[in-house]
Amino acid sequence: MLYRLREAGFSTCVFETGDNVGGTWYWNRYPGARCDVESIYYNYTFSEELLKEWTWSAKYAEQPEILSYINFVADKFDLRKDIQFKARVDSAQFDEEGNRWTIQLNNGQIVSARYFITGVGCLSASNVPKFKGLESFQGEWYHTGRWPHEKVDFSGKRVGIIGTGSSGIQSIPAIAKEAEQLLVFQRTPQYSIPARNVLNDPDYIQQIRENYEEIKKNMRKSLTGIPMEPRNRSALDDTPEERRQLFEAAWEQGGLLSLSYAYNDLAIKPEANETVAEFIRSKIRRIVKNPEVAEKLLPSYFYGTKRPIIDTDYFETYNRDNVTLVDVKSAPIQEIIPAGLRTADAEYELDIIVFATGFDAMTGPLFKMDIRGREGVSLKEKWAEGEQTRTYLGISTAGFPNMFMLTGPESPSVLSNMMVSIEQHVEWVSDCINYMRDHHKGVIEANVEAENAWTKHCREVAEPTLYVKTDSWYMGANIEGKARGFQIYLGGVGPYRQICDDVAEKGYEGFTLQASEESVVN
Ligand code: NA7
Repeated sequence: MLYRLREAGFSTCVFETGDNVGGTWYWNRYPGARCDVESIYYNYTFSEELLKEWTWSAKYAEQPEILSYINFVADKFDLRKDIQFKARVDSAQFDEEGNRWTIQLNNGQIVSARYFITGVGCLSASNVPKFKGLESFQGEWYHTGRWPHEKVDFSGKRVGIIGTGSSGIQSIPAIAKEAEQLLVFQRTPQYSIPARNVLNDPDYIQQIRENYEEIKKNMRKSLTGIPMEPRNRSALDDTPEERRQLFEAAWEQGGLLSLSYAYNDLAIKPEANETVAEFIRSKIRRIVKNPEVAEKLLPSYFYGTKRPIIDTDYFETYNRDNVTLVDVKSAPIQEIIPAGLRTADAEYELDIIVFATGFDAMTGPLFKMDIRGREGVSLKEKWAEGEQTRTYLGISTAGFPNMFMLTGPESPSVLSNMMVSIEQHVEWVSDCINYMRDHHKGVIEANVEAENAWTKHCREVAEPTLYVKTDSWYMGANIEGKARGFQIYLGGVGPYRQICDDVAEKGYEGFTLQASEESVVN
């Protein structure tokens, strides 16, 4: 965003809480942290030079490599000179008289800006459940999404990890190799399939480079930002043996979408979903040697309705002597005690507790700032009125003029390859701001009718799917007291891009654009 706006001649400043670039990859430094989108697709595509100059070492890049990449990009385009680090935005208020945003930082600085753009991510507000007694714990504790920069030494320690989402499943095998004992406190068993990570072959990279234009086009028009489409066949049209063979091949191939895309109705029909769910359960039973442990690891929700997970040796880790699975569904964690934690039926001594307990997704990062639009109404107040967020295209919201959200709620972002979604929003928003300048407009605001229609459309697309039948962070269900509702556009990245482009082509249909006294706005 900074690069595009700077290139267009706008004076732009980025405020960043951390002391360096990287966002997700700056904060999530836990052992085993890795991206589950193939590195060749998890790329910026705005610069051909960049594509030529950077080579990913493996199919799935590890956190340190992705962080190096982001630093490389920041250096290459000299981005740091317009980024203020250790500068958190506390509040942003729209001033209706001057049509400007007043942005207040935690360091006391106050900034006035024509446009206010949030790039706070969807999964950046870490969630540490409010367990009684945490402050009394005498050991060390960490949240995976706020991992310290210094290496955490697990050797000789009894470590407890709470949570078995992507972060837990990535870190459990890595921590198990170091710790003396690892206790996994599992509330909901998860489906996970092998990543089958490999080093990238130089010939393969060369081939990708030569065909990148085509790959980029396919990424942009795909459903998820990954150039793959679901097989066009119902799981129920195949015989059990045909399905088994197909699932077996997908399991061997590994990766994020191989099983989800094996048939086109796995996310829609419960009976179709059960075929893949049962296939994964059969794998878990086969991998985990102790049948009682295997039984506890069997998931029962609809496959794919929580974020699909890929792993390296996750289920195999339960065959290690130093790993114990504790079911905290039947006996929930009641409190943290000085020596460890207590569940409803036992006490566990621990030296280190790792919270792999996820995030207050999507709205969490926005609500951490006190954002106020017209008449001083806060975003939190506005979205508390209905059952869920209300946006136009997931980019803007009525009553908050000249504010744009990159990868906001009701966009497809968090269910997609983030890089593709981020670039699409960045292109759309910068094109819009350029349009405003070229047409001597100073204020743009989503209309309530357009917003209501978009929110309704988002719900209508999600309603027939199985996603809405599972308690997940997609539904806001992981945070106590949070409004329940599916807050992501499920229509897919490609169709969504088309909708956004059509809106722009029609002179920003659904928005009201007003001339500004300052007609040339920088
Ligand atoms: P997730 O996917 O939200 O996983 C959080 C895990 O923590 C999940 O297993 C939760 O169980 C568990 N949890 C949360 N609160 C508790 C309490 N109070 N007691 C026990 N267990 C608890 O977060 P991740 O960081 O793994 O992944 C987030 C996304 O980052 C991921 O989807 C990728 O897109 C990247 P639950 O399932 O709620 O029963």
